[in-house]
This record gives sequence, C-alpha cells and structure tokens, in this order.
Amino acid sequence: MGTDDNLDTPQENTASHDPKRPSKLLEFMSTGWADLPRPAADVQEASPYRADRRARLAAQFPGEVLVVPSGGFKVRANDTDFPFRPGSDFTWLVGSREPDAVLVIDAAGEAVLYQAPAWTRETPAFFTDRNGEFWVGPRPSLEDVAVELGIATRPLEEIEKLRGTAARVLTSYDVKVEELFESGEEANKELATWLSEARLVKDAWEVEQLQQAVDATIKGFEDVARELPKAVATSERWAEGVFGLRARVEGNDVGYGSICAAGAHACVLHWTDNDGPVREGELILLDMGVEGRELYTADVTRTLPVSGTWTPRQREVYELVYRSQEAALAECRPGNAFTAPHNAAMKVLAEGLEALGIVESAAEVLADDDKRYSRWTIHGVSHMLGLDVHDCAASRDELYRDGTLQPGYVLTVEPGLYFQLDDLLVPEDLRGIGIRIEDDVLITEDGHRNLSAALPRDPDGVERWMAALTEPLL
Ligand SMILES: [Mn+2]
Repeated sequence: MGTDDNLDTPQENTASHDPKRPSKLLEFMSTGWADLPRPAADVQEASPYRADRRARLAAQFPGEVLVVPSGGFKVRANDTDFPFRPGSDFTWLVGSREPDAVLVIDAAGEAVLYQAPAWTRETPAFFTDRNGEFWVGPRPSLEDVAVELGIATRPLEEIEKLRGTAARVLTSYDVKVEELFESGEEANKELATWLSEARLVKDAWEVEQLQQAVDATIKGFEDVARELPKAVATSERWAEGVFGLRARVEGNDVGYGSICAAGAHACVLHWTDNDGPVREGELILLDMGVEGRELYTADVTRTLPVSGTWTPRQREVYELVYRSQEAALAECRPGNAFTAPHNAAMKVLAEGLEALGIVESAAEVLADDDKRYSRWTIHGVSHMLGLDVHDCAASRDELYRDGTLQPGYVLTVEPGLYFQLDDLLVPEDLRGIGIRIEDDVLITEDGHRNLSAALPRDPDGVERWMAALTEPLL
C-alpha cells in the first residue's frame, strides 16, 4: 500500500493545504498531453520605441553594465499577494509583464531580458507549482517573448552567472538582484535620475496610450455620474466600485486609489476610505484614473453636485476654481516655467478669497514670503503624468520643479479650494466645501492639448452633462 507522502520530487512553492502528491501521480500527469497550437508570437507595437530607449540608455553609460528589475509579487496576507504590476522604468524599457524579470544591458550595450521560462509538461511544476500553467494559465516561452518584445531572452536562473559584476542597478525593486551585483549608491541614483528625466518627454505612442487611458476614464466618470442615486442609497463605495469596473474592463486597473469624496470628505486631499454617505444637495469630488492596458494612467478630477444642479453658493466657489484652472491652462505652453500654471491659478484663487471676504488683501497673501492663501489651496497645481501618476519623480529640480515646460510633457492642471469643516476663518455656509478640477494636458509645439477636454468642467456644462446621462454605456 502506498501512502500519500512518498514524494520523490521536490515540490517548491506549494501551500500547507495542498494535497500530497505521490510519484505515481507525478508520472501519470506527465503523459497523455497533445501539443496545443499556441498563437504565433507577434512583434508588439511598442517594441521599436523600447529598443530605441534601451539604445539611448546604453549610450548614456557607455562600457557599463546596467540592471533594471521588474520587481516581484508583494505579500498582502499570508500566501496571498497584491496583484503584480511591473515597475515603470522596466516597463518603459522592456514591456514584459512577468514578475522577477531583469533587464541587463552589458558593457557592449547589448540588452538581455532574464525571466522565468514557461514550464513544459516534462516537469510536474506545471500542475504542482503555484506559478505553473494549471494555476496561473499559460506563460509565453522565452523564444516568443524575444519575438514580441524584440530583445534577447535568457532563463532567469542564468543571471547567477553575473554574480559579483560591477553594475549600476535600479534599486528598491528587487533585493535579490541588488545583492547579485557590485554597485554604488551614487551611481545607482544617476541611473534612476536618467530614466526619470528621459521619461519626461512622451513620444507619439505614449501620448496615444495616455489618450486611451483618459478616454476610458471619461467613460468611468459617466458611469459614476449615472449611478449617483445608488451611491446616495449606499455610500461613496458605490462610486469607487463602478469606476473600478470600468478600469478593469477597459484597462489594467485604476492607476491609483480612487478618491470618491462626498461632502466634507472632499477637504481630505487623499480620501480613499470612500466609506461615507453621499447626500443630495452636497458635492462629490471624484479624483480617478484608469491605468490603460499599456500601464499609462490618467488622473482626472471632477467635483459634481450630487443632485445634478449647483446651489448658488456651490456655483460661486466652483466658478472660482474653474476660472483659476482656465488661468493655469493658459500658461501651459513650451518655454514657460513649470510653476507658471500654478502661479496663475493661485493669483485667481487668492483674489477670489479676497472677494469672499476670507483674506483681506490678495496682493499681501500672494507675496513669496507670505502665501497664507495656501491654507485653502494646499497643494501644487501640476505634476507629470505617464506610466506613474506622479511621473518622473526622480528627476532633478532643474528639469522638473524649477524647469520649463517642453513639447511632449504631459502634466495635470488641478487647482482646488478646500474649506475645512472646523475652519473659523471662512464663512459658516462654506465650511465643508472642497472643490478640485483636474485635467491632463500635453504640451505641444505651440501651446497645449487638453487630453481630458471631452469631460465637461464649466459649471453649466457639468449640469447639462449630468442631465443628459440617461443611457448606460457599455
Ligand atoms: Mn493629480
């Protein structure tokens, strides 16, 4: 009589509740399979762009070994992981969606992608291992990956041969990879900075991806606006869930945790609990973005009257934020300082605060050594947008915060006003109102293009748009 535990095959990556598997089963499972036809590998649209980026990177650090890992799964709890999403620099350079993959550019400038091969039926891993085909579905062979991504591929385990090699490594993605190479902190940081700054200018294909993400996001806003009565009947979570559905159907996921902030929650800049009530007569601030299939994300905010029409006081504040955004958009052109849209918006907002009787003198609070208006505006008006919602974050100040706008930059324009519930300095009837309007803007040769212009933002347009949302979209 055989028992269940006469295992003679090492079985890694199984869980404590998995049944034991006798050798008879393992042998049996390796036989009786047909060769299923698999779709032929096809060159991905983005592959030539990525090859060009790798060549630019190699040229920047000639004669050096450069290492960019994709990152791996992160534990959510016990043996369940967060969904895997490869690092943005890796995605920009390679495009593989496999965890634990590593791009290595050698001293001669040749790029190799190391990643786990697909398991064939010749080893039991295809059904025993939790990354096997029976658990996670088929994974592409390294030969197919090489064709699709236009890069040489090697099995992940072979990266061991490079142990001890001097290299620049993109850190904080994969500790195992960092330990493999000899690298220095300063040199690594220069690599991260170069990648971040190289991503500032988006090429035509990237702009197309961002437009698709924005278009899907606009559909998601329509979905949510249409279902606001259900959010009133339940909570802000209804809005989050509805947008999440659109994000998963049209893209990869949301690009960041959706902010669905009704009433005074709108004054919490990153309100993502989304568990509060949605009330008729109040406003709901929705800051949401679909991350598209190629992992570029939108980042759009609209503040809507829950019942479909503004009260006069809500409209007054909304008009002010809208005019500040118009002023900021007018500054979005090449050669202008990155801070020009911000400063233009702040001037309008400070003057509006004066008109509302909240500050005594706009000119006084606008002074560089004052800025007391920021009590109600809190944040900057723009950040770069791309594969990351806060894109290009490792760029040097002189090219980003203190730099000038260049054709190909994509950035948000998102002024806001936030009157906290407990703010004794604002009129009582304004307390608890938070309004932000955010659009995604491409800097062009002669100005800008608002990628999210199709989603109304002027106060009348918002009311008309909400009234017209009758037919559900697919
Ligand atoms: Mn934003």
